[in-house]
Amino acid sequence: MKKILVTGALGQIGSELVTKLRETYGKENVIGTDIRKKDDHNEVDGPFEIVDVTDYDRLFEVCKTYHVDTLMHLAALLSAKAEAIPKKAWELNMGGLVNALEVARELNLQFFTPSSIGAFGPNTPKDETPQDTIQRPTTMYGINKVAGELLCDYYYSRFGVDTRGVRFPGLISYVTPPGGGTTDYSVEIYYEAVKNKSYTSYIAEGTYMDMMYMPDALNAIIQLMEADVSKLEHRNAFNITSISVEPADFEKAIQKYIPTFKLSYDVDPVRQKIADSWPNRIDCSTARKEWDFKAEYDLDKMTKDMLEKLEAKLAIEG
Ligand code: VAH
Repeated sequence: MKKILVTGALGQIGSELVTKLRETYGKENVIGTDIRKKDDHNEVDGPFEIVDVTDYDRLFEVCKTYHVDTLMHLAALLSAKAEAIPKKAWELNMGGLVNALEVARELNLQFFTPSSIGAFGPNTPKDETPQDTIQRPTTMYGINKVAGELLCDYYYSRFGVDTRGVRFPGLISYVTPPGGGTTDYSVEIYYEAVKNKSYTSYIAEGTYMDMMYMPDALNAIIQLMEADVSKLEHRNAFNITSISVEPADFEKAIQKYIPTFKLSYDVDPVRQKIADSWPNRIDCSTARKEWDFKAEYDLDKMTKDMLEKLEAKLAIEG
């Protein structure tokens, strides 16, 4: 990877991935793109272009103009949002992906796009979910992710495009809040703990889901893309996770630093139904074996860092 273009660069993953890639590969070698510019966009941060991924010609033109060799495609609607507007989600999530894969094929680019634990469904084994297992998701987002995995493998086997992907768990970060996800409660709880010392969870007590701190997610992307291709038996997409937690686990972890923190529940049936269809904990042994995947942050280390960073961030924002 020498020159990288990222779609969805203003999203929860994209905003931090662009920063991390610029630190690693040089500011001028990472082009951020999204459907709009940031209000406080500053050219000194590095190249940025407005790209709607459903516009193939525009995506092709920007990749060609910047002579990129790698395309990281993140632009997509997340699970809860996709459930609300399924046809739009199909158009963006699948139309955008096909365009990105076609550009990668035409320009011979290395390619990354994330899948998700959302690619599994209610009849997938819920504990230690295997790398290779049944995938019958019951959400539009999950259908998009399974179809995406199959498409990326097809572009590898049929056209030789170097496609690689991971199945992300819920991602937790303090830089850019997620939007429209089912696991967003795991981010909101930290913001509310700092601001109000209380949070009302829309996910029910006892609902286990895989989660990961954003620094581990960013390292995983770079590690996979730099991995020795001869060791990859799989490509799209690798199971990776850090912790399997339920809302009460966050409550206990936060109370270690904010003893008066209180968690209550007001379950959202739509997002609860999505969460119930996903695994409790997935098995990551394949990613460990094929490219030495390892997460550094457990629940306590993440909680300590999240609360410290949010205290500072919210103090500045006022
Ligand atoms: C979502 N954060 O909630 C995303 C993710 C595993 C969850 O795909 O839709």
